Amino acid sequence: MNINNNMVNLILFGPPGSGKGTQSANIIEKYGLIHLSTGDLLRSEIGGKTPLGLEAQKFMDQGLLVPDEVVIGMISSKLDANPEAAGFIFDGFPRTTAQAEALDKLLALKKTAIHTVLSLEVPEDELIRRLLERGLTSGRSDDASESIVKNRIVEYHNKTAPVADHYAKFGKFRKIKGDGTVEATFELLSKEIDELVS
Ligand code: B4P
Repeated sequence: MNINNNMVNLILFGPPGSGKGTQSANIIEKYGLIHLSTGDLLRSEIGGKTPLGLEAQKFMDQGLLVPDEVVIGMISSKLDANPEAAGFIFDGFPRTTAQAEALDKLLALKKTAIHTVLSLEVPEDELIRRLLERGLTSGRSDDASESIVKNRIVEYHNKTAPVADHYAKFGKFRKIKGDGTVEATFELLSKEIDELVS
């Protein structure tokens, strides 16, 4: 892969339950990118009962986004910790326009940039079905009830959806049909990534 100063940086975008985490696992295996999931990083801080985790939990339990400065700080440290990366797949980040602007600046300092945003498009009733189904076994407080899941979707529409415009104005935004099987969605994503890196 040879884009942007030898790095390829992708954002996997989409509403809660659209399959960002699921597909990231497939993408890192096939393309060797470093996976940066703010959801996973926050859950690890919560598991370790760190001050950051305890602060984040108050928001996540209600289906709200964690404050920008908390997640931007986490991502900044992870970028610094991986100076030799071939590229990154950002999963669940950025989720606000302020986070997108901060990410652009952090990458510019490393003389690179976001190449493309791949957006998983899934109807709302399917998102709710998937998250409530995961909630039956995941133990995740943010999947625990329909009202919390719906809060997350409202947060997405209010705060995260505008991130699409931030990247679309630079021609970096691609929609991918995400309501098929995991395998069918991965095939569509792979086709898109193969075209980007060829
Ligand atoms: P995340 O951990 O990012 O996760 P997510 O939005 O719940 O889900 P994702 O889209 O990754 O779906 P998944 O593959 O797991 O966020 C959790 C919370 O952390 C946020 O609500 C927020 O509070 C906080 N947070 C994280 N990042 C933040 C940020 N940058 N700023 C502020 N706050 C932040 O799939 C969901 C389910 O669907 C799984 O059970 C999966 O098996 C199933 N599934 C996936 N693909 C499927 C398919 N094709 N068909 C059927 N089922 C499928």
